[in-house]
Amino acid sequence: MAIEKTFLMVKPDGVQRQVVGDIVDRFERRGFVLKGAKLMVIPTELAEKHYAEHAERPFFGELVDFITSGPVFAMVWEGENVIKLARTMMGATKPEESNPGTIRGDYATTVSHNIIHGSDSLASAEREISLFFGEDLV
Ligand code: RTP
Ligand code: MG
Repeated sequence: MAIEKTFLMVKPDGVQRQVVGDIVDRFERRGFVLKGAKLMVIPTELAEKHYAEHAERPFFGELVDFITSGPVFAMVWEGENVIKLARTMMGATKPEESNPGTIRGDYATTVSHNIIHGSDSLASAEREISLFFGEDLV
């Protein structure tokens, strides 16, 4: 299994609830390596690019409004199989499907405010790292 990088982001609800430290701790304890991180408010244009795959969905406006509503904590993590393992650690998108012990299963009660984003494939990871941190970190 190759060493990969993934893009993870504590969403505005997670920053507001002060779970950034817990989330960083979970990935460090699992053995992954933090390669980049920044607290930032996402400009609307970047949010629309980041979530471009959902542009035609009815919740797109709400999604962009939410992700730009306050600071997020954007991160790049490295490790073996990190893209898939981070998604497992995050838990399912919908609160009724996210298991206790996962980040969403421990903190999230609504689908729209679900604490964390993670890249869902190698192509997404490369695209998202490049969007938020530039080509050098990909
Ligand atoms: P994310 O991209 O944020 O990591 O979440 P995900 O892969 O688990 O889920 P995705 O299908 O990519 O959806 C992106 C975000 O859109 C919101 N959503 N709202 N109202 C709805 O039915 C609905 N469905 C999805 C969620 O906040 C989801 O994280
Ligand atoms: Mg997604």
